[in-house]
Amino acid sequence: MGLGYIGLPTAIIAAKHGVDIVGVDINPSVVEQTNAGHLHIIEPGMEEMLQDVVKSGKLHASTSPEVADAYFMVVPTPFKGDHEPDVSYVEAATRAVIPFLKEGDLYVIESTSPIGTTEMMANIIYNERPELKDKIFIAYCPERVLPGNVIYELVHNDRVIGGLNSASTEKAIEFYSQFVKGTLHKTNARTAEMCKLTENSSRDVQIAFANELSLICDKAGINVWELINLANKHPRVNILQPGCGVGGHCIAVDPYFITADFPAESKLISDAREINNYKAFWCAEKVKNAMLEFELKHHRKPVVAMMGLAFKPNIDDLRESPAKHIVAKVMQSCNNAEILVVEPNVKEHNVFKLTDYKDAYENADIVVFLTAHDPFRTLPWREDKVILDFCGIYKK
Ligand code: SAJ
Repeated sequence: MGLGYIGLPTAIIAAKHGVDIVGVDINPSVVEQTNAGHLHIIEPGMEEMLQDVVKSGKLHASTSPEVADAYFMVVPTPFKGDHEPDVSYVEAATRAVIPFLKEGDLYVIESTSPIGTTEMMANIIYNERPELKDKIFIAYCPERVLPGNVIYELVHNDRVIGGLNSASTEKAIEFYSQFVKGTLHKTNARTAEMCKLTENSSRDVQIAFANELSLICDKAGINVWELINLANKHPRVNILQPGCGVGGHCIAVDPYFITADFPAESKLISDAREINNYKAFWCAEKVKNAMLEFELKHHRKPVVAMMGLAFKPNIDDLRESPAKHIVAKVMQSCNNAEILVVEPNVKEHNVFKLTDYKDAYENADIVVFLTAHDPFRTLPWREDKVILDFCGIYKK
C-alpha cells in the first residue's frame, strides 16, 4: 500500500527476488506509469529493475488492493497543526485492506509512525474483523534506506522488526529474509516504532550541535570547518557538518513524533529542531545584511548568486529544502537586486528561473553557497567577491 520513495523500490526488489507483488497507490497516474515500466521517483538503476519485474509479471500496480497473503503499509505520515503526527494515511490504507484479510495473513506497517500506531491499527482491524483476533500476524518494520542508494541499502542494511507478539515477529522475519541480506533484529512493535524515530532524531541532534557551533564560531571569528576537523581528530569525537538547516522528509519531521507525545521529557530533541530551523532563518538574514552592506559601499544593488536548491548535496530532491526556503526569503526582500538561482541537478523549476553555476558565479557580487554540490567545489575562491559559504565548499 503506497508506491512512493520507499514502497515502490521495496515492491520492485521483493518482486525481483521472486515475490508476487500487487503495488497499490491511490494516484492513478502512479499506477499507470508503474504498469508502463516508467519509474515516477528518482532512484538510480531502479527503472530497469521495474521494467524487468513488470515484464515478467511479478509486479503489477492497481488503485485498489487485491487478495494477498501479506500486506505492507508504506504510506506517508506527515504532520498536521502544531507538529502533531498525522496517521490518517496509515489508517486509510489499513481500512482498505481489512476486507481482504484472512487467517494466517501478515500485516506490516513500514511508515514512520508515532509509538503505539501498530497497536492502534490492530484495534481497528479487530474491531472490524473480530473473528481474526490472534489469527493474523501484525508487525512494525521501519526502513532505513538513503535516497540515491536504495538498491544497495534495501538489501544490505540491517532491519529492526517488532511484532505485536513473537509469532508475528517471526512471520515478518520470514518474509523479509527473502530479499534482505542484512541482519533482521527482533523486538516488539513499540520499540521498533521508537527505534526509527530515535535514529533520525539522533542525527537531527548531532547536526544541531554542528549548527550551534557554526553560530558561535561566526561570532567568535573562528572557522567552524577547521574547528570541527581538528576536534574530530580526538579518537572519541565525531561531529557532523553544519549547513543551512536540515531538510528532506525524514530528519526534519520524525523528531516531532517524539516531542508531540512526550513534550516534558524531550527537551534536547525539541531544542535541536529549533536550532536547525533557526539556522535557515539566520542564513537568510546574513544574506540580506551582506546585500545591504554592499549597497552602502558601492551605491548600487548587488548581483547575488544563490548556489543550490536541493536539500542535500548531489541530489535533485527539493522537498522541504532549507536552501529553497532561504532563496525564497531573500527574493521576497530583495528590493530589485538581481538574484541568480542555481541548481545544477535540475533542468527547470516552476518558480525559479535557473542559471548555469559557472555563469552565476562569474557575474555575481555576492555568492551564497547553500548546498555542497560537487561541481561548486571546482569554483576558485575569489577575493573580489563576497562569499557566504554556509555548507563548507571551501573548508579544505
Ligand atoms: N545534514 C547536515 N549536516 C550533516 C549531515 C546532514 O546539515 O552533517 C543535513 C542535510 O543537508 C539534509 C538533512 O541533514 O538537509 C538530512 O540529510 P541526511 O543525509 O542526514 O538524511 P536523509 O533525510 O536523506 O535520510 C535519513 C537517513 N537517516 C539517518 O541517517 C539516521 C536515512 O537512513 C533514513 O532512511 C531516512 O532519513 C528516512 O527515510 O527516514
